[in-house]
Amino acid sequence: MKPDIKKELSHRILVLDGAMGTMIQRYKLEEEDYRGERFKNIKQLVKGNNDLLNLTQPQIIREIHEQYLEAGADIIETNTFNGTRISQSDYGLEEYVYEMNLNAARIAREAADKFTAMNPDKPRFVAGSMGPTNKTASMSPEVNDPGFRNVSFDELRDNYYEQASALLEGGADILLVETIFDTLNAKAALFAINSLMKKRGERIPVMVSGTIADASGRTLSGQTLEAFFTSVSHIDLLSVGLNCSMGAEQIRPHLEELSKIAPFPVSVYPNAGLPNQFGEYDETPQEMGMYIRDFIDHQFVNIVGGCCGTTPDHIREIVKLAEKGHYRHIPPKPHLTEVSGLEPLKIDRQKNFINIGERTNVSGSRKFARLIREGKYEEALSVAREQVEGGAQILDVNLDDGMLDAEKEMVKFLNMLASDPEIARLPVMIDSSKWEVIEAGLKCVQGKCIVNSISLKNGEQDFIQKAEKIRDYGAAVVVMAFDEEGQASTYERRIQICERAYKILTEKAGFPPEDIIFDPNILAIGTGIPEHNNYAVDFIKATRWIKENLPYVRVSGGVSNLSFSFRGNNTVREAMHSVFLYHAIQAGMDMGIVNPGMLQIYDEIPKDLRTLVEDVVLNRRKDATERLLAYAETIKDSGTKRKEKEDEWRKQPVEERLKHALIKGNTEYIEQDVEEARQKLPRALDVIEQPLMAGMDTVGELFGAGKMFLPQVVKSARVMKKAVSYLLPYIEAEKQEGETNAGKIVLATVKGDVHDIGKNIVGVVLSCNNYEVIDLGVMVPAEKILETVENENADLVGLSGLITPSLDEMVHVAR
Ligand code: THG
Repeated sequence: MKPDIKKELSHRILVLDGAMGTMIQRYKLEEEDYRGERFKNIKQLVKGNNDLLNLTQPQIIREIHEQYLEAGADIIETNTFNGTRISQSDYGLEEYVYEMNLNAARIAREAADKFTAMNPDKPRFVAGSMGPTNKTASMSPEVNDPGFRNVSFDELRDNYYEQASALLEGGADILLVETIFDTLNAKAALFAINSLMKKRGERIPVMVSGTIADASGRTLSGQTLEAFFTSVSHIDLLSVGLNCSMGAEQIRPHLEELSKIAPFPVSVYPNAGLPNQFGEYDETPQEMGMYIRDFIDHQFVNIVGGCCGTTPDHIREIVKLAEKGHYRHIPPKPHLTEVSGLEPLKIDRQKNFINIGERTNVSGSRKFARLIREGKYEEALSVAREQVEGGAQILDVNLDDGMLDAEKEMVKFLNMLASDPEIARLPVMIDSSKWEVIEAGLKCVQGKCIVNSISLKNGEQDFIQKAEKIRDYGAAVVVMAFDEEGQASTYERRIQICERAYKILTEKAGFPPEDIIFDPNILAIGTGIPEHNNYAVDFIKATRWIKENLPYVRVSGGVSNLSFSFRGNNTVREAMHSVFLYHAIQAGMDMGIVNPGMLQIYDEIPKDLRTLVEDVVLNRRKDATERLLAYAETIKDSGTKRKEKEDEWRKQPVEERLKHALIKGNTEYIEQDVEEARQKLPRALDVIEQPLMAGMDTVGELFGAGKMFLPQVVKSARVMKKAVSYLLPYIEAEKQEGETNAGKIVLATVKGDVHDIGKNIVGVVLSCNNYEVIDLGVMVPAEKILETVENENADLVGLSGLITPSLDEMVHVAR
């Protein structure tokens, strides 16, 4: 019987072998050795093409494997890091790729079997190594053309499929997608492996190992570790981990983070330290062993080994540690909806309602449509940027238009989006009614996307097929409440369709419930047609039912649909959206497609308008629509009137104006108002401590009561920041000369968090009281904080943060 690696992993730490390259170097092979007899006469130089040695020097590869097995490695990696057509094209050896992989797997298989036979209690495994290739699917190699790519998802997928097939045919037990620097490449590999599993009718254990490129803690293509993990966790992985990078010491914080979140076994195989000036690695087995011991003692790992620069002696040392150490306990898979762009986004209504920007939609924005039609992609990108700045946390992208080649435009625009890190932070919602467009989009994005949408309108078969594909691409999905009979517009039909879709997805398509987002249809109300009057009420009721009866799913909707009949009257539309969201969120709505810059604050809607709108949304009186229409008439076409009303607040006292600006996130007059307040008050600091803080208190209260959304709070913070930085020079100048230094404080917003208003205020107040403040900014890792405290010999440390996990991070730093 074949030994079961999962079983082995359930009770001990497994050791992966060390570097192949380092060992090959020891043989000092020359061009003719690489060529061997068989490739004596080829044109290209092949020295350094290690994968070719599987064909020309198999005995050397076998010897290296045996040295690692002899040292005690449980898993050996095939010598196939560059075994793809893409990589071998550098040597013109594409046609030998299959054979290289096949041979490599056979060599490793024989070596492993030999050692298993010697000691069946310690079974040895072969992992087929699948490197990242030397091309990247998420970034443009051309500076002037950010939308350009020199490798496609399909090409990568086909390359990996060939490699994986050969590795399995040659006897690999495991496939190891490693040294991932671009998650889109890795997703193509996983897609290929998945197709291969389906074709072979078997499950193949898959290991995934990423690499952190620099001190930013991100992959080369810009994803944070958690975003990377989120993007590959759709596969039931044998393990997820990190390799290569800058040695064990530098990997530690990332490994710790990964081991906290991953519901899979965790692997790590670092380099033997950093390369010296000659590009050699000189961390000794004992030195490296110290770090590995620390990983094991903290139960961070299940699989451990070595990457560049490691040798059988390193592995021997690691084996000793692994035998004594305790393996990491694997946390259960949480049913949490999480998507990603360059950064992760948890969709958890307990924390926050999620705004999905609606404007990057050719049928939702005339401006965006025009820019795309005219091929002005850079400008079209600015529409996305405005959505982000306005507080969008996901971007809905829709290019469906009769006049456009939607598939081509989707690819182009998504590639453009990926080039702007401020925008690419966000996860993408790929919105199209054409399946080809959705699929083309899924092939462009390294993060975990949301597909918008599928439904039962073409029957179960089609629905299941699409759901399975979406799963293979690793995306979440919006399911519209449609079926063979059409759109659900009553409460009963809405819940009946959603329940049916839930059953099919979770029971027949193997779709994880947390990746299902139901959209129970937000339809236009206030249309004058009595049948429409209860649409919003029914949506809200259906939302409540779905959240109570369909475990782990999320609910979303296109909010601006609601007010279509009041087009042209943004005051009324905004009020309708706010009132609707106020009630829908209470019923459990998690997210919505909105124009984030245009969300009114519930409490700020004029009382009379709010009542009229509430009557319509909640269908409270027969004449509700007429009454709202009549009111709308009075403010219709009143661009000027509205402006007047908007400017009303300018007439209030300065304290009120500052408060208003903070709540509204309006920076237009902030400096002028702050200056006025400064002249009124004795000290510049008083402006912060009195009117500005009072304004922030109100923001806090509104936020706490669910009457402001986080993006609105973020806008408030920007206003606060601007006000504070205006005041800073004055505060500095008011400082008393010759006052003694009260102490030195290091301030930082902890890693994982970007909130810094509190910190900035504390910083200002302390520096006004003669403290020397060293402000490290936001997202600061524990290491950096400790290092600064030590180097600066600080007296105090102040940690800042807003979101819940920051507490844990603070505990971590404190510890
Ligand atoms: N559910 C899901 N997806 C959706 C919708 C939904 N996607 C599209 C749509 N509905 C949500 N998006 C929008 C985007 C814009 C508008 C409405 C819905 C909108 N636009 C202005 C208008 O038409 O008046 C255009 C203004 C302008 O051109 O500037 O209202 O329900 N899953």
